[in-house]
Amino acid sequence: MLFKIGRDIFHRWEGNPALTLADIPFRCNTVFNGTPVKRGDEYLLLLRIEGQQGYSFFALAKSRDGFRFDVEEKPVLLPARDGVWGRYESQGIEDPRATCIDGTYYIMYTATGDYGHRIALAKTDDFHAFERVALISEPGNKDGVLFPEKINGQYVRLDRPIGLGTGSIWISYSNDLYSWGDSKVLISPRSGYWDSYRIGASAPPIRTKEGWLEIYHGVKMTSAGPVYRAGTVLLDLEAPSKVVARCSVPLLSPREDYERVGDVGNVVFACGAIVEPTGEVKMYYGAADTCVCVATAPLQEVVDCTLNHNSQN
Ligand code: BMA
Repeated sequence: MLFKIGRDIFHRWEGNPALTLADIPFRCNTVFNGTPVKRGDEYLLLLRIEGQQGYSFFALAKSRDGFRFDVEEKPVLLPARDGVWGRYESQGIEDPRATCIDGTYYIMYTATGDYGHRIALAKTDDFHAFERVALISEPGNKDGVLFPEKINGQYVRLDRPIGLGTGSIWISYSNDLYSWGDSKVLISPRSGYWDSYRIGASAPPIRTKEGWLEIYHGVKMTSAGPVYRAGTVLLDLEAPSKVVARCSVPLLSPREDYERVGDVGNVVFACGAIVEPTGEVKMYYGAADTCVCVATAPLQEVVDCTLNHNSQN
């Protein structure tokens, strides 16, 4: 018997993968983990490209419908090669996450260097000229995402200090985006679940009436290696260090060949989402560290699923 039930809450765009190596107008190794913004009628996707040298940098793609993108001729942000930033970006810049606050786009990304991974913050108005703001963590931290508004007068971010080796999602606060503190653990890997090995924030949080919706990635370790899936947690709107609900099941799991096979197989890894006026969420994710894909779901369905399958073990 053929079962037609959808296996995931998110529905893959039938044109996936949206971007592959064939769409990049210069030589490189892979394209993946892009972060989206919508400006008027235009969609921008800041892409992570891994060059043939082996390190990553960012390029820009544009679209009118959020699905079909054209990639610009030249990269828009390369790793710094001198000064303080050069020291900490010597192995590349990775996994950008864009958040718009008061008309300025802030990009949290991973600066990768000889000392490890640090969270870096840059800002831009046009996605061509970027100003590096600050390195905002010590090594051993990545997956930084900035909330899209101040909460009780403070900027808020999620991140993933690796701690004892597994890594939990933490929350921190700042008055000025430079100095961060009041850090608390938010959620940890759940033994026996799809996110039992490692977790990290994926998309900048989305405001809903039920709370801040965070799409995060969870990893299960298997005898064949890690499997990266996307899941959700809802955080209190006024006190985001309080978890309202954490979905027991993932909302997207690697199943298609382009998610199963690539430089790193069995990976779906979101770096952002757009909520349309219709209530549809478009989630942008890297698949198998080798291409960029889009999946959609009604926002309310994602929230309801998180509330109805709450398990905070
Ligand atoms: C994570 C990050 C991502 C990558 C994923 C799967 O740790 O490095 O950039 O997509 O692993 O390899």
